[in-house]
Amino acid sequence: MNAILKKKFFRRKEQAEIQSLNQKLTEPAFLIKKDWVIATVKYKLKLIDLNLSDTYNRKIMQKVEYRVKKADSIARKLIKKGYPVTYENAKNKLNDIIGIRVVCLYSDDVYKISDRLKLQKDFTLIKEKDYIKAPKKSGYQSLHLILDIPLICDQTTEYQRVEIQIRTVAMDFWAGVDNHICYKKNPDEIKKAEADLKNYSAVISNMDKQMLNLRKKVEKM
Ligand code: 0O2
Repeated sequence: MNAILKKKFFRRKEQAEIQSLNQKLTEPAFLIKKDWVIATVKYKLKLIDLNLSDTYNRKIMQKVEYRVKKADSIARKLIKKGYPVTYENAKNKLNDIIGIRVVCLYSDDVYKISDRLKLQKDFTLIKEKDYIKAPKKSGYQSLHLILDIPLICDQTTEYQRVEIQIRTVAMDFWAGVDNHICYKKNPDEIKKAEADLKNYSAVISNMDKQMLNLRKKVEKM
């Protein structure tokens, strides 16, 4: 979103709150925790990928990426949920200030990765959202795990929440196009595209099933 649109969306008071939120997100105290948590999850995913790829004799994770939610996006989400725009609310009310995405080829791999993440003794599972078994109204498909990751220093343990989205390449393709065309856009302007995208979500889901069946057939040969 460009600066002019941001000004239109947010009132003056909210713009000041976003600035102070942004300051918090760029302070060393947050940056160190963010780097720590992302590194911890990334190394854990690397190990899981190594084990799974070894077991199934093919590369399981195709892509791992992360993002830290920007201050204006945090503010927008807090306002939508009815909370004042503060760093404390961002920390306590939102699950996805830090988001990690894992992309794989086949839909059964999504659950293999998720099962392994849920096994980790040091990660606490807060919530699981299976938008593959029950896609969102938009057609969005993905498996989300909300986890608390420990940061241990001296005698204290602090926890940082992360959202891990696990999905197939096809689901990722759909979500990317949806992000570009529909998600968070004015509903009146994108009605037709929304309906088309919802249909394509079913196409993607069907394609995922066919690819999985094909892989299983080849594995039996
Ligand atoms: P962005 O751009 O990733 O920052 P909760 O408090 O957990 O119940 P939340 O976080 O709204 O509420 O839950 P939800 O609906 O599971 O959404 C979490 C994230 O999933 C979103 O974060 C998106 O990344 C993704 N997502 C959910 N629905 C859609 C969709 O219809 N299309 C696309 N493309 N992505 C979706 P953000 O913060 O909304 O967005």
